[in-house]
Amino acid sequence: MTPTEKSAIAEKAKSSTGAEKSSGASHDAMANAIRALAMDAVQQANSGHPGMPMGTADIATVLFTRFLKIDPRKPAWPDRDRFVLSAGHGSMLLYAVNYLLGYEDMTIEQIRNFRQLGSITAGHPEYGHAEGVETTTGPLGQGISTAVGMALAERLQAARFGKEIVDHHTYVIASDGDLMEGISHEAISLAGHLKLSRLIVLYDDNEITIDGSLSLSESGDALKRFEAAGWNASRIDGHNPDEIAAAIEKAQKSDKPTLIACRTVIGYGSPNKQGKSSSHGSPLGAEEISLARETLHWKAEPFTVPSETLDAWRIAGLRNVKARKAWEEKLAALPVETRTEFERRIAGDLPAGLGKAIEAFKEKLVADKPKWATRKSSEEALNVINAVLPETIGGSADLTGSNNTRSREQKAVTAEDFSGSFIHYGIREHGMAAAMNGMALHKGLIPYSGTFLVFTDYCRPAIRLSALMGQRVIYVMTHDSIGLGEDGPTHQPVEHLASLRAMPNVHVFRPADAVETLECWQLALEAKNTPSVLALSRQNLPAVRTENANKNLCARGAYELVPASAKAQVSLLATGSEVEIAVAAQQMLERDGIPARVVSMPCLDLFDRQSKDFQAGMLGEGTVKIAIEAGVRYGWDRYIGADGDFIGMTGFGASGPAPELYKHFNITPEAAVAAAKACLEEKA
Ligand SMILES: Cc1ncc(C[n+]2csc(CCOP(=O)(O)OP(=O)(O)O)c2C)c(N)n1
Repeated sequence: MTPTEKSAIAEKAKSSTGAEKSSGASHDAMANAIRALAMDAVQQANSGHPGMPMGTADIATVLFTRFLKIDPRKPAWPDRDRFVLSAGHGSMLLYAVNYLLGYEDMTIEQIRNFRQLGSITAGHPEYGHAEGVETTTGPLGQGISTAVGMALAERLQAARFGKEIVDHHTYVIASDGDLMEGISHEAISLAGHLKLSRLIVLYDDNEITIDGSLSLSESGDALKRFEAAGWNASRIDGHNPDEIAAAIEKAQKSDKPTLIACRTVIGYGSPNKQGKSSSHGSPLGAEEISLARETLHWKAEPFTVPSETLDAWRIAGLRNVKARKAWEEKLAALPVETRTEFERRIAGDLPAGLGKAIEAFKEKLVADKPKWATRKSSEEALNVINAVLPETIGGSADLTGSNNTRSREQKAVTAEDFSGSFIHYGIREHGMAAAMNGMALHKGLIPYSGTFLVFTDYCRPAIRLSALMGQRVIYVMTHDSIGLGEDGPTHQPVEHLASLRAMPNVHVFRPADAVETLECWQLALEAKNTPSVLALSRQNLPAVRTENANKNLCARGAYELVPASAKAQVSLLATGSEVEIAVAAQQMLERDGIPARVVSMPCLDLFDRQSKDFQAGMLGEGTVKIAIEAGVRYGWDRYIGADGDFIGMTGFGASGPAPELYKHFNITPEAAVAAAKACLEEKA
């Protein structure tokens, strides 16, 4: 599209205020209801973003009243279309629409209480607060990338249960900011590659960001970018309902994902602020709101929608009741096993056979005592888990052979065949993590995938959303320390365990051997509302769990692996690959007549949740505590106390063979013994 054509659309958009028909059940009246609620709620809260909902009201009206397959009275209907408001700052758009459609929880009181503590109308849409909010958005780029995971989940589920039961679209409204964020590149190229044709992105192409005109910071062509990634892309007038509807209809028939760039005017209807960044993120002001009311011919009082307009919306909200009931009948008509299996997976419950399979494998591991790297132990655990858990969807960001995330029977997912359960995400860690959020939110699947632990930094904003939303996403993060060796400090995590542990509602597991790895996998799968990070070694490790305890010893985060021969003077606290060092140090101390014990601490997050008594007893009251972990000390002092010490990293690693690095950085049994003796002396 030439600049002249572009500006013609913009001019048309500006001149056709659509205000003439602002009464009753016309499109304009219905769209203006969104605009008025957005203006009023932001004004009342004295904070928020009116420009985006006012600019996209026409798009949302067409989408929600004519296309979106949802039933507000059954918000969790599994075959509903998913809608993601990627531009989460425009949250009032979604709240207004959900009120107008008749979601029971979205009352006018909630709209009045926009952005207030305890209301479901949070500043940015938060998953789990209001019905019809499919994901938390606000960090730009996350929504569109999460939606890719939802669209992928739809294809995966359809391949498993058939299109009679799984047949829906994923719609997104995204803004300039969403498309500028780097993660969008990863997400759109993955969606294009997998030909996720049921993904339809409506781009709020208003050429305005906070700083002003988009041209201050962008000269690219979004349409060409999407086309190059294998999408359809077109530009329409985002204030023309016919053009919007025609574009969506076309997109629904496409065999590729679709971008519809909707040229809009931010703050549409506000005579002095429309088209300007001043309408983006602050209340319009009482005077401007009354001028906007005049421009839009909107006569109703604040927070009031004329009954004819509200009725038209409510009727639109009832559009899919029949379709939903028909779907329920189809589900009921399925063979009972298929139906209960579908329902089990949607509910996220684990099958009864899983526990038994894990127990049986644990017995074998205890007997065999394999000296595997924990990444290899994880692969072996997955061979057992995936055989009894058909809902797992594995993957790797191009490190399949290193992360060991592909189990024996797993077939790769392709654009032509979604029956597989392993995804080659490519080198797209951030997009991968967001897509996993989308799959978990969609329900029916348990996503897990791998990269190197050091690259959790590349996934971090999406991991944070997994945690905030309480989603069971499992991050298999291998090469978890200087133990990876020669690749050097760029690849050797040192601060990552501490920083991930600092994030609320994430379980960071660092198992020491094959048995612990299996137990940590079990805990990750059982944590329905918490994401997990499995930090796994590249290097081989000896078996430390050589007896079957007949219970999951990792479940409380820490357990005594080796007791002292007499009243312990020293407690050696260690995780993962350093448990081996702790065990060697314990033997040396005992030989020197110093009774010592080893506590393996595979999950500090779980340990912190235990009773004070359990924690104190486990850490060893009255003993000198020496913690050993090939990472930074940060976070360990709360266990070590005043008279203990830490053996670990104090800076970045180095390139070299792993055994030499451990010596070089003084992470050795000898160092632990020396530290313990020094502490004992000081204490005496
Ligand atoms: C990752 C991220 N960075 C920055 C922000 C802060 N922010 C909110 S909206 C926005 C950009 C606004 O421009 P656009 O996306 O075009 O939205 P519009 O102004 O059209 O509503 C920014 C920088 C954010 N929400 N997320």
